[in-house]
Amino acid sequence: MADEVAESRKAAAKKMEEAADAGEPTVFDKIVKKEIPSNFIYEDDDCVAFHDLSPQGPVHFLVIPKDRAGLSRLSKAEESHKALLGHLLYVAQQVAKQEGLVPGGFRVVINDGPDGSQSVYHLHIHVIGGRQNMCTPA
Ligand code: DGP
Repeated sequence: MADEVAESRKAAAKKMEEAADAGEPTVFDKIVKKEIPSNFIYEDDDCVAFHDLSPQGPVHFLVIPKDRAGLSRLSKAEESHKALLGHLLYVAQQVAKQEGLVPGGFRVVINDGPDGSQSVYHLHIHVIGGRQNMCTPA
């Protein structure tokens, strides 16, 4: 039974990944285009940040590229994505400061694929903070 559930989750994740890679809009594409409402706490030419719908801590926001550019998941990264990946990480810590998470600190998580519990196939960085000893990854 547990195996069947795991297999069906994997199959669903594979479908979502294939759809994203085929250019179908993800929920985050819709957020970027403002087709789904969300309050951006940061925006520049390449990325936006907004609070997670299911926060895993007092502060939990996501940093996502506006244009996925093939990055449905981190493990799809190529040489050409290096600058964007660096930029996203830089913005993550900038917004963490803006949200009052420094000097206390914060957790940065990127889920990759079904075994990494990824649910949205549009690369995103979770930034979680606001209390001590948060050991549960998103
Ligand atoms: P992951 O499991 O790493 O793929 O996390 C996806 C996260 O995206 C999850 O924590 C919930 C969040 N999320 C999904 N849909 C929405 C949405 O419509 N709005 C917001 N703000 N967050 C969302």
